[in-house]
Order: sequence, then structure tokens, then C-alpha cells
Amino acid sequence: MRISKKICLLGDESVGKSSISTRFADDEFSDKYKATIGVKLFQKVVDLNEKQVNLIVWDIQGGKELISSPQQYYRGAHGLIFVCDISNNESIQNISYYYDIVKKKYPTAKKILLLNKCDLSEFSLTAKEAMLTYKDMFDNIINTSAKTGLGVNEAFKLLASDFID
Ligand SMILES: Nc1nc2c(ncn2[C@@H]2O[C@H](COP(=O)(O)OP(=O)(O)OP(=O)(O)O)[C@@H](O)[C@H]2O)c(=O)[nH]1
Ligand SMILES: [Mg+2]
Repeated sequence: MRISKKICLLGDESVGKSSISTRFADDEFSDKYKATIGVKLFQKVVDLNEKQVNLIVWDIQGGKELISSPQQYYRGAHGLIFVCDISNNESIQNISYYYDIVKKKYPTAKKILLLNKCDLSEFSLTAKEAMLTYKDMFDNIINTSAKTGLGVNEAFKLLASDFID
């Protein structure tokens, strides 16, 4: 039997949400930046031993503006993937802003944090400090690079594995 789950991505603009979705669903990457307007849907079946989980990925436009009325996009989400860019301290600090908004509305959704663009830089002191704060808030924190593919499939697989017994 195959189950379907709704997964939403959130975080600042340009942190790599669309790139992660594209890497996961199509195994492709582009260096060009094209901001998402509204939402784009991706879909892929994850195989976990004998079980399959169909993930419907909602790649949602980044930034604080949209998240202020989250119901429109995030309603019914089973999993929330927070994304920041490790070369951009502000995007790391803003994770707590997004988290505070959605945690009350979606307390049962699985929440993971992706530290994206790991191919670009080392972890700054700000990044390391933030991680200590974030480690108790998320089910998993994973280093990713949409560019090289590092950690991307693993992240979705981990999330999917939470949906089966
Ligand atoms: N080096 C590197 N560049 C990345 C990575 N992920 C994304 N990028 C680049 O970062 C830019 C923004 O990526 P997007 O995936 O469009 O970012 P987004 O979070 O979807 O942005 P919005 O749609 O505006 O919210 C693009 O130029 C990508 O090529 C990564 O892991 N490594
Ligand atoms: Mg996008």
C-alpha cells in the first residue's frame, strides 16, 4: 500500500528551496536563480524496504511576507522542511522566526532543518551557535547541498520513514 504525504518547504528567499526540490524530484541543478512566485509542486515516491511513501513537495516562495498568512499553503502539512543557507547568517537566524509561526499551527508535523549550500563555505561561529539552539527544536538537522546532491535524498528519506510504522 502506498501512502501520500504533504511536505512544505520554508525559509528565506534564495536559500535553495527550489533547488532542493528539483534535486530530489528530478536529480537536476541550475546555478541560475529564478524566484518562486507562490508555490510549485513536486512529487516523488520514496522506497523504504517494502513500503512506499509518495511525497508531494510544496516548494513555497520564501520570505517573511508570505509566512505571515501560512494557512493558504501550509494547511494539512505532514512534514515541514526548514531551509537556511550556511553562507548567509541572516537566513540561519531567521529560522527561529519561521519556526515560531508554524509550530503552534502544526504541532504534529515532522520538522527537519536543512543547512544548505554546504559546498560553499565552512560553518561560521553564528551558524554553530544557532545549531545549538535549534537542535532540540527539530526532529533532524541535515547538511545539504542541492548543487552536489549531498544529503538531499537522505533528508527526504528520513522524513518519509517517520510516516511508516
Ligand atoms: N552553491 C550552491 N548554490 C545553491 C545551492 N542551492 C541553491 N543554490 C543557488 O542559490 C540560488 C537560489 O536558489 P533557489 O533554489 O532558487 O532558492 P529558493 O529558496 O527557492 O528561493 P525563493 O524561491 O526566492 O524563495 C540559485 O542561484 C541556486 O543555484 C547549493 O546547495 N549550493
Ligand atoms: Mg524557490
